[in-house]
Amino acid sequence: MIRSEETLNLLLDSIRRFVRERLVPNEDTVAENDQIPAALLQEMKDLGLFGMCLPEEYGGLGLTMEEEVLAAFELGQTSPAFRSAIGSNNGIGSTGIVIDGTSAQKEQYLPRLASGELIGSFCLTEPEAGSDAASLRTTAIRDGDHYVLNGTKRFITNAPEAGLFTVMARTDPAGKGADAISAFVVEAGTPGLSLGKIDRKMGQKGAHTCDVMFDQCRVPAANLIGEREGVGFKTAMKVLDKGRLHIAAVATGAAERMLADALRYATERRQFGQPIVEFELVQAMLADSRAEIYAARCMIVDAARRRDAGERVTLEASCAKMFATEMCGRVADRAVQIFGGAGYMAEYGIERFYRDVRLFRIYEGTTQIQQIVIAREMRRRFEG
Ligand code: COS
Repeated sequence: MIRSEETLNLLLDSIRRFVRERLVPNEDTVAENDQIPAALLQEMKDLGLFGMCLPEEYGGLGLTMEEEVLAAFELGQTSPAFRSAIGSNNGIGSTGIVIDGTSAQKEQYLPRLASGELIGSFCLTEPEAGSDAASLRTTAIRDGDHYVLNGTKRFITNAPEAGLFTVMARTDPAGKGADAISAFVVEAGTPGLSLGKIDRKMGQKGAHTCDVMFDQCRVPAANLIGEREGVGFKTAMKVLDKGRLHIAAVATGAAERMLADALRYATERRQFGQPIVEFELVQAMLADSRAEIYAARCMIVDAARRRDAGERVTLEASCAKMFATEMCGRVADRAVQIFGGAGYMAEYGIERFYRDVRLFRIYEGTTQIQQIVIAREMRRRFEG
């Protein structure tokens, strides 16, 4: 749903300009230093990018899902590290509070997440619980008006910068299933919470992940999301339904960028006496990419509209995430191919995208997990 075409177009124009004028010129520096300059982060805060999807009553822009994916198509057109910096505040680091939190929790945390003063993160994955998220082992045992958390979370995006962690933990350690899991918000600096060293990754330099450890970490009972035990896994799954649509849109934006770069290169690069774009085998790679990007955009916008209309979009979000991220991988591969030898060289930038976008097919649920979710939802709908 688009609330006002005019307001949205102003926002999309300013994002487009910011991406082109401020972010694209800084891509190499961020990759080299593994750090987004503080001044750029401040500009992102000033533009309201940290709170785009948070409700207006808490200081956000209150974007609908359709508006959010249109913004993500634009933000995706530069290094994914930039999107990652604002991604958790707008998505997995705040959605749990937005959809299932109490009013007090929303008032306490959402305004500071919206302004970017507080960075949020989402702690689901563990060393022994990745795709099988319901098997997580971190415990949260009630002790008076606190819960005591113990366990380790792994590969947590933005954890090194985070001021707030949404943590899924088992409140009934004897219960093996998803219904023994609860979700908490834990503030950085809480005694017993510590961080591992920053992970060395294949790509997405400038976006940081690390382990988050809880050792007898006492968290006020008031920080149990929604003040309800046993529904934390469902909260996490609902958070991911939305997150997966967002990632699909970011991946599509990245594919747009790589295709634009490949088209420009194919037009400028001459071989056998003519620009290589004259060759039909190159044209085939460009055309396949264009058609697949178009398909992904249509799918994502449709799923976003359905979510805005109040439909459960678990199936559509997984279809979009699977299709768009796999498509992005194919476009990355073709873009490197069109660049030829230059595609393998760091100075042309396309090999950086090739490495950066590889993560899209893995995080927020691998392609194989999306297939499982899609097939299960098909059966659920068939069986009624
Ligand atoms: N929305 C609301 N509720 C949901 C839901 C959703 N999208 N998905 C599952 N649930 C509910 C189920 O209905 C079930 O509740 P009931 O017992 O009341 O029916 C409960 O949650 C448990 O679900 P399920 O039985 O499907 O859990 P499984 O352990 O079998 O597996 C998968 C669920 C595999 C889909 C899940 O573990 C998953 O998504 N794994 C990938 C995790 C991931 O994406 N990690 C990335 C790291 S986060 S960046």
